[in-house]
Amino acid sequence: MHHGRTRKVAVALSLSALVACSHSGGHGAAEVDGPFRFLTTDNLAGQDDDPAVAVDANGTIHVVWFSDRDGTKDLWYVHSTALDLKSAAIGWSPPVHVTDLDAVNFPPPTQGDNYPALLVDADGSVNVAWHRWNLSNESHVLFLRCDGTPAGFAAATEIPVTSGAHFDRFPSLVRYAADDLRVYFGSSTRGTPGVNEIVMAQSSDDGATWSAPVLVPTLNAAGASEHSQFPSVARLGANSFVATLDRWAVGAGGDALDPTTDVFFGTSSDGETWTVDPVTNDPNDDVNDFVPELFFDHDGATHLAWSTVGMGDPAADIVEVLASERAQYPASAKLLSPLPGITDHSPRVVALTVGGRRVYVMVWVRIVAGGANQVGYRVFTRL
Ligand SMILES: [Ca+2]
Ligand SMILES: [Ca+2]
Ligand SMILES: [Ca+2]
Repeated sequence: MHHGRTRKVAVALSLSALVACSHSGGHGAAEVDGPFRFLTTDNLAGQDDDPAVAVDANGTIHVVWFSDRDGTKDLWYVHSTALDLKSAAIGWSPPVHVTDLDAVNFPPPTQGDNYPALLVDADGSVNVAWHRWNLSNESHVLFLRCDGTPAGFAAATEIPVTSGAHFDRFPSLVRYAADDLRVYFGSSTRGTPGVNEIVMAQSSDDGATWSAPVLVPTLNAAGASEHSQFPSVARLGANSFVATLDRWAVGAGGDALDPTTDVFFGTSSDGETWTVDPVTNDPNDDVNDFVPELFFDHDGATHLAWSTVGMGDPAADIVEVLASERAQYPASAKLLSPLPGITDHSPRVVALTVGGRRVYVMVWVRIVAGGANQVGYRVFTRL
């Protein structure tokens, strides 16, 4: 026993030394493979969920998410103050309210603010879009813009993007041009009633006013034969746009958690007309593929990340795949931070350079003891 254990340790050590040598890049620095760390620790028995992440021109990481830490589901904001590669730890600013609802009109856990999208402009302006579920069982998309300071958030005006008897959810915020800001989202009331379909609202005055939302037919399943939801859209250049979304069966009872969910990827040359193909396609259509998101590596290549029960853990792990290798999924997929028996979901990955090192930061949600969704992050150098 003792002998065997010693040999095992020796093999493990030499393997990790090999990994460190073969992938350390030109600077001789060790790979960073940091642990899961909580974004905040003052609501660990509550719900912190739906993180949105952006990196600004200075390399500062911005995070907006919802938390019920003060008794209602509000949006909160932090930004990074330091990133230490040795400990793979990030220092964060104190959390500040982005929104602050009252418990009478927005009783948790159903009513409240959800699923922020975050866009930081070149001048540092922070743009947030999200959806708010009210007591009339309507859900509306809202928008705000500020300078990212606590005083800026406190003074920011919440601008309705949608209103009325609608159920609009899961926005994605994209700047197409200086005078062209768009919000894509899914709605179950704007196309075929009861079917989630993707719509777009547009602002030509930097978010002050928004056009009436219109369906984006080429992002939706023909004939509303499936739900289409969780759109995420990015502009790569004047003639290059990418998108990801989730689809699931009409008539299924599970809403976005339905086991028929699958991830799709879309491309477009004008950001209006899309070509969409499936990334996941499990033969029995019973593998949850949940909340896909785009991210971009240091060379600008498009990747997809989402949560799946199809890679060995029925509690779900996060996978990522290069968009260009999506046809080879699942062979082309990699697991990010797998942990058997623990549910991880809603990954957001950003690529940044710290002290000359190319690093990734993934911010995501881990369901911890008691069923609490908690936002955490990890710093690493290899996908
Ligand atoms: Ca499916
Ligand atoms: Ca699936
Ligand atoms: Ca897991």
